[in-house]
Amino acid sequence: MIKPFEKPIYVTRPYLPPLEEFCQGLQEIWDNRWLTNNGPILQRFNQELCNIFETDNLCLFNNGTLALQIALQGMGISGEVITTPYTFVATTHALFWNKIRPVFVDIEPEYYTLDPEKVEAAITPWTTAILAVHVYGHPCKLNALADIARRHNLKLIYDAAHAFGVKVGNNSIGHFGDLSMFSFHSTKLFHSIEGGMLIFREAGLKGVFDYLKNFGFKNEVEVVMPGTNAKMNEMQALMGIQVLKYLEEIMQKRSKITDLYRNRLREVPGIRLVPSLYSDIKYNYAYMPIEVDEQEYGMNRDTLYEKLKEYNVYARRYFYPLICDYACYRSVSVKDPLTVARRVSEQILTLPIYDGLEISDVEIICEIIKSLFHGRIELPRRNS
Ligand code: T4K
Repeated sequence: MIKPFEKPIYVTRPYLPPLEEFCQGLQEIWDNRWLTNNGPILQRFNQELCNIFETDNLCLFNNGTLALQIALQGMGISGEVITTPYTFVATTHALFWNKIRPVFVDIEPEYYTLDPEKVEAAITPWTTAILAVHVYGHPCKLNALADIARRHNLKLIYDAAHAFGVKVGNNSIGHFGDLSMFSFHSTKLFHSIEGGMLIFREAGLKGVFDYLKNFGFKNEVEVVMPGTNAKMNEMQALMGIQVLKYLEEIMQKRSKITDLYRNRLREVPGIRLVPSLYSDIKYNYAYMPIEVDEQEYGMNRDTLYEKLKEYNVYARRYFYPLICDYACYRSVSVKDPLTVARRVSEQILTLPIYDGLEISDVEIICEIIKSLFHGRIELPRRNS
């Protein structure tokens, strides 16, 4: 009988750099006595990211949600925006805070990103933009969306919260569309405790975003727009700089975990894995989603989710419910039946994946999932 894990296995854990390295960085902050408002460490972090992404059209924020809100406001997006209901709620909140009406359309069944055909069918005279999400770090249908945006003169905005480190050919995923937002939240494979970043095509937006994140101040006596406070601070920037050094290592470890899950779960009837990504995509292994088919597996997703908890494994149902089913968005009329999004949202389970998750633990999680197939094993009793 498989025993429950002694300590909880969460869906993710933040990567932490060696403590001595972080303490050295803290010493610098103490010496500078500069904590926020465009401090020297923030500027260094900003420059490192500009070098990596080979652009100056980049702006840092205290979190991804405010970054996206500011992006929409700074770009003057209004009216209706076509978007996905299969995402974290912040994607839609950013529209709502800008008084923009979300138009939810369906996703495609392989990688769960916006279905371009559905996008095109939903365009009205009020549509101003498409807000697509590289969900789990899977690139959207980039060419098809770009083509639709160009033909209909729409802005193309990507919520790339999950996609730091993803490349398509030699290009970072941040270079597609008019703008991309990345989240540096602690639960992301790359993080700065909390944080967000915008990368954008139009150089003129940089000044606007800089104003909007700092109360609209141009100088000590001039406020040129009603901005907010969305500045990244020195502690966040320090964490970002230090985690960045380990990014490749982190992705390699996650890649091994992903391979193991895929190898072990491939044969389990009723467990669907995402198809391998196209060979020109460098993936970041941000999430480990599986779909659970109740008929074939003999247990539905929610039961598996609960059973895993009995083993001290805390998988998550990212993304359930759909955004349009949350109480605060139920009044938004949805014309698309969202057939795929509804099915996926009912069947999806994201399994634990993080740097520091032992390979032997992944093997046990797979064993548990295999054994639960059609109730093949006796369930464990938790030590009280
Ligand atoms: N767009 C998309 C597509 C997003 O996914 C997100 C955020 C955003 C926009 C907004 O970006 P930010 O404003 O957040 O930068 C988490 C994150 O809070 C959220 O950032 C993320 N998406 C979302 C997918 O996941 P929760 O409510 O599920 O997090 P929580 O606190 O339950 O953490 C999950 C697990 O991680 C815990 O069970 C344990 C572990 N954990 C968590 C934290 C914070 C740790 O071990 N240590 C920690 O410090 O939302």
